[in-house]
Amino acid sequence: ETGYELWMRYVPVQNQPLLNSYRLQINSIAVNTGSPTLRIVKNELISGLTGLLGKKIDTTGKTALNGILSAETYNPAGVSGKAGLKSLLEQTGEEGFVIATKTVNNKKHIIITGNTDIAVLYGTFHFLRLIQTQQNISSLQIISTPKMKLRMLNHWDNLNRTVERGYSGSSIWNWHTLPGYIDPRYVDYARANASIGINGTVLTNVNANATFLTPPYLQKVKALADAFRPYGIKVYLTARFSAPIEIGKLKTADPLDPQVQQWWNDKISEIYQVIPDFGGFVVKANSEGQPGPQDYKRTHADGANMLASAIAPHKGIIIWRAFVYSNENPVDRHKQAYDDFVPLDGKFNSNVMVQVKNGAIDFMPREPFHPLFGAMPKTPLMMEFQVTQEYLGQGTTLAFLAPLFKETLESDTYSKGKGSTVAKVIDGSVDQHALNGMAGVSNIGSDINWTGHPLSQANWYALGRLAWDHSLSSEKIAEEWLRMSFSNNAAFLSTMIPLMCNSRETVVRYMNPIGLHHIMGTSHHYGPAPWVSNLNRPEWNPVYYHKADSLGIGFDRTSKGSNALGQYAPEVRKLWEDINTCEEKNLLWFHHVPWTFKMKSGRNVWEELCYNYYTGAEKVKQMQASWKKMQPFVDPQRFDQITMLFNVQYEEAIWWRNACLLYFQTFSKMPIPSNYEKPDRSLDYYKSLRFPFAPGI
Ligand code: BDP
Repeated sequence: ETGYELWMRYVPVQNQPLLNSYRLQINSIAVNTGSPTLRIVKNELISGLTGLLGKKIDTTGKTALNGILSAETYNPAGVSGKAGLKSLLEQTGEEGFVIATKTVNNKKHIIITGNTDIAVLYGTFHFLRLIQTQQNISSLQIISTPKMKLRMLNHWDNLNRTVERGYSGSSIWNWHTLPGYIDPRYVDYARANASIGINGTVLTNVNANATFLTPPYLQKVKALADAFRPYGIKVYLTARFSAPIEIGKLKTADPLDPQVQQWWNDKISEIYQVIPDFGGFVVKANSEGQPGPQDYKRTHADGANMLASAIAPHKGIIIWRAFVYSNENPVDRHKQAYDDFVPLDGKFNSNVMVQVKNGAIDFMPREPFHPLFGAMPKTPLMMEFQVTQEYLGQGTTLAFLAPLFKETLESDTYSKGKGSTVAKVIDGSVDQHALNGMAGVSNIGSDINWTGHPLSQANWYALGRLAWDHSLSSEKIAEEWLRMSFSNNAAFLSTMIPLMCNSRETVVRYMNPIGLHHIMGTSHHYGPAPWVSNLNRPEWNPVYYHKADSLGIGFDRTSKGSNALGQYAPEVRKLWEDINTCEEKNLLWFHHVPWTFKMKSGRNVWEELCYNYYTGAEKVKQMQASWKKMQPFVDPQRFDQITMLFNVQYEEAIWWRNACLLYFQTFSKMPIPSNYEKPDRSLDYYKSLRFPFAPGI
């Protein structure tokens, strides 16, 4: 298998008694095909059930027997009405669904219903998932409503089809052949997203190109929007702030200039004429050299509101990114987004969301939650996770990210007292925001299996599932995905669920243990380079982040240092400020710690680093060994690919371990404990490595 089918392989149910019982319970399906979305529902049920049940599916909905599967948008005169499901549907909004077993006209029905066609599609995928994962369907009473309104992928895809931080081929958007040619892959993409509840896609890179806003490109975007619409997916674009100058021939992009405002009004009207349900813009402004309102001494709110006013009549939204760091040399880059944005709380128009990365630095293997969460109660904040593994081993590493996402979502901001978790801030429940959502920077590309590393498909899956329901556990998500993507075999699952769920922690151990961060290679971020100190801006250099010296290691962000901790609620600040209560996993993130400091394990900091780097590499070896035993459960093609990638990952773990320890040892001056094998290469060797082949930006 190539992996192209993702988690929708629909292979026959292997468990014979279960298969027999499913066959008895589904004798016929009844779907009214009055809309493109309902036609998709019907086709999905036919192809899914034909594959899973290994029988031809009767689609008349008429059977002398029990066992009718009906999928319909709520209809008082239909089975959903007759079964009395109206009251349940009062709780499910526009996208939630109900799946219920009911007797109607003396026959047993399974009814999939919702208030809209798209809700029925979501329910259909959920129902198929029940069979794919071998659940009991004999007496169903499921109500499921998404916890977030916007569930989005952000593609960092460029006009020339390169993907910034992409490790799975080129962009799947073929701008050259659009709009005339609709690659079937666009439809498969939409279907995969709908299967996990994703309802928005930002097609273009945050480092934006104004060309996308020109008429020929809007036609191409329209073609994609048309392909995605029946799957409930809205299209968004990134807006380059200086577009009025670049494609509008104006002299300025000042958001308070009436001509600029008029230009955006006109441009936005033009977009809505072409794409009536266009979602809106994502904007990266005054960050890493991108143009923005501060170029004209205006604030982020001035910039966002100018676009928000222009798009409001069309019901669009502006998602303004908080990933900013200014051109002046900062004391601590960690503090900049908060300093720029908190004073603007309450100043954004009601159709603006501020999109915040999970942490304040940049998608590190482990990062404490961003201090903006909970600090802007008047502004809806959208979560930005990174699904592509820019800093977690890129295309060769297994790092199942649900535990990373969950760690942030479950962190308590204390903004409205205990229990004000990040999840509840972003789902709008803490501050009552109707506009709420979660985005992930996509890991999808033109590779046959979509994500490069076959196991990275699980991260796309996890993003969607958590945006729908952030209370799902990592184990549950891993289990669902493994059952559907590989096998329902118990021995397979009992090895693979923990293997997946521990994989990110393993990466943390051999890359960035106990709070180290941003010590990756310059620009491409591939591999270790903690020694780099010669880049133009201090905060581009790894030495800025680890601050190793003869006394110790780590970034002092307490009140004695940069005081980034001052940006958190008192409860959080207190916990992390005290070196004795700060969790050890975040120790070097917040403290500069003497090499001799005793950890809970009894080891000193140097020994703890050695322990983590060696254990991390060792754990990759264990994953390799466990994976070998999975051969009976996996098709040869995917088995071999993953085996080879684990081999690469092991070599990279050794490289990380040796390079980092040899380098930090030049400060600690302590030996690597004698029970560990010594690095077989010198620090100079690791420093000399160059990676012209590493995918860049
Ligand atoms: C960093 C990436 C860079 C992105 C930037 C962003 O290295 O390529 O443009 O984030 O999110 O993680 O804007």
